[in-house]
This record gives sequence, C-alpha cells and structure tokens, in this order.
Amino acid sequence: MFIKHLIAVTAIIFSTAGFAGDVVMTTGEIKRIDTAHNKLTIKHGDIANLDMPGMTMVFEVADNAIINAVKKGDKVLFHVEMDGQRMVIKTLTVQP
Ligand SMILES: [Cu+2]
Repeated sequence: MFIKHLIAVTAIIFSTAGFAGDVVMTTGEIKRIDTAHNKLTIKHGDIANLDMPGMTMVFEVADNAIINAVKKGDKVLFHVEMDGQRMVIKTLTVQP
C-alpha cells in the first residue's frame, strides 16, 4: 500500500519536472542584433535546461519575428534549446 503510493508520487514529480524542462525561461539583456543572420547577442542568466551559467553570447533565433520584436538594451525572457549542435531561441518576450 505504502509502496504503491510512493510510486505514484514519484511518477507525478517526474512528469512535472519534464514539463517544466520544456518551458524553462531564461533572463537576458539584448546586446546586439544581427538582422541579416537572425542572431542575437544576449547577456543571459543561468540557462537551467542547458546547464549553462550566465554569460554574454550569440544565439540563433527560430523566427525573425523575434528579431523584429527586440531592440538593443531590452530586458527579455526567452526559451532556448538545442537544435542539433546549435542553440536556438524558440520563444522570447520583452519585459516591461
Ligand atoms: Cu551562454
């Protein structure tokens, strides 16, 4: 009885972690915008889903609508994930 309950609780914890992993948002500040190549240089905080500490680096973006939505100095929240060998920003929102 206790074991069954424990297994059920463990399953819930794992499924919640999996879901959160898909939508982990990272904080950042836009440093440079490369419209021609769909790339953003971002000073980012820890990227929990990629195990990366904060730093300034270049990211590709999945959609140039993201490029058009930002300007230098914007504070943003974004979701980035591996796409093959590349890190690609899938979603991004500008913070007020
Ligand atoms: Cu980085």
